[in-house]
Amino acid sequence: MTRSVPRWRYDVTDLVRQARDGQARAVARLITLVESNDPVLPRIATELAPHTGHALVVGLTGAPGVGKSTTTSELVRVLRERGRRIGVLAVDPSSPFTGGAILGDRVRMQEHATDPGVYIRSMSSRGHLGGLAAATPAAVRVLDGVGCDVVLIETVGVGQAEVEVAGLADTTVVLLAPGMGDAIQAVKAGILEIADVFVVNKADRDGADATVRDLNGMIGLGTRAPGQWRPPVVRAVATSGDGIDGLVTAIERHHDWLAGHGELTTRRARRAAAEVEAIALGALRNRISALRGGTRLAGLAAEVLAGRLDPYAAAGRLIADLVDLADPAGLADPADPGRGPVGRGPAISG
Ligand SMILES: Nc1nc2c(ncn2[C@@H]2O[C@H](COP(=O)(O)OP(=O)(O)O)[C@@H](O)[C@H]2O)c(=O)[nH]1
Ligand SMILES: [Mg+2]
Repeated sequence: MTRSVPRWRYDVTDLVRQARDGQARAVARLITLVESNDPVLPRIATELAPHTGHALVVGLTGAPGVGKSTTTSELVRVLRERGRRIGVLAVDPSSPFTGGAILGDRVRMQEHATDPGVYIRSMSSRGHLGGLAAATPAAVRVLDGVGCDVVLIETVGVGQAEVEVAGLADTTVVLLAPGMGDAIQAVKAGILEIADVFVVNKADRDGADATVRDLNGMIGLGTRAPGQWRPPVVRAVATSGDGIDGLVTAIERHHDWLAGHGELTTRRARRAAAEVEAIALGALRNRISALRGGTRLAGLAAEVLAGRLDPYAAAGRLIADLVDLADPAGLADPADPGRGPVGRGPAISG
């Protein structure tokens, strides 16, 4: 199969340069391409690769209404005052929605909308190859690669998916508020394990002291080897900005600790592994669906149903079909068919 060099091959180079030059529209376009799982993604990733690894990635998670968006917006303000370029991603693992739905209605976020040093995006995972597990790191990669110093990821909703997304960050900030989703609930949700920094937000409300106390008690119960990081508890009133400087300090301390203990590399390697795995699994799933014009899986299922094949044997045949293909993962660079991005030899045609 021969293909002419697609026009986007040039366009992507241009787009990445514009984005790196700080053109917000080019950054937005790149993230849109990530969201829509565009076929040019591998090329974008190739172009960005030499420029990545600089950004500090901070995940913010917590129950709806706890103040994540308000806190994120205040973090942006403080970090902008320090001259940093910031990327913000609001991610919803559960419900598909169109861009802008989460942050667009946040008046406080809007005040950053015209600042050329801030990129703000809502993201859904709908239709993305590999789901959110691939889409989020890919978007982080874009923001990192175009020159953001800090990338803030706000995850929406409560559940395993958001815990996972937050866990992709260098530093995970877990927000709680008095009177809602107290410390005990956080433990139940498995959130205590992923938190590097706790924020007790809405400290202007009754019960903040009790929440801080409970939380510190809970943190103290955890077994921790000497020299291990102990998550600090920061009190904040995000609506007034109180405590946000302290939160920035806590995040910076955690970053220093990570870097000083080799943990930054460990976490980033884990993130990269999760990203690669998600891309590979997504690609495999797509190829399985596409086998024999989309009929292979249904055909095998019919065989299983009729008792002519057991599911293991059927799965074996699917895998055998896949490895027969020239490019099982479907990731080879279409502009350069001889060189798959995974560095295999020339593709076998047939
Ligand atoms: N009293 C008080 N309200 C707050 C505080 N932080 C946020 N809020 C309010 O809580 C509501 C939810 O905040 P939001 O940032 O959207 O929460 P999210 O769902 O976690 O992103 C909004 O009405 C905020 O104005 C705070 O520190 N104190
Ligand atoms: Mg929010």
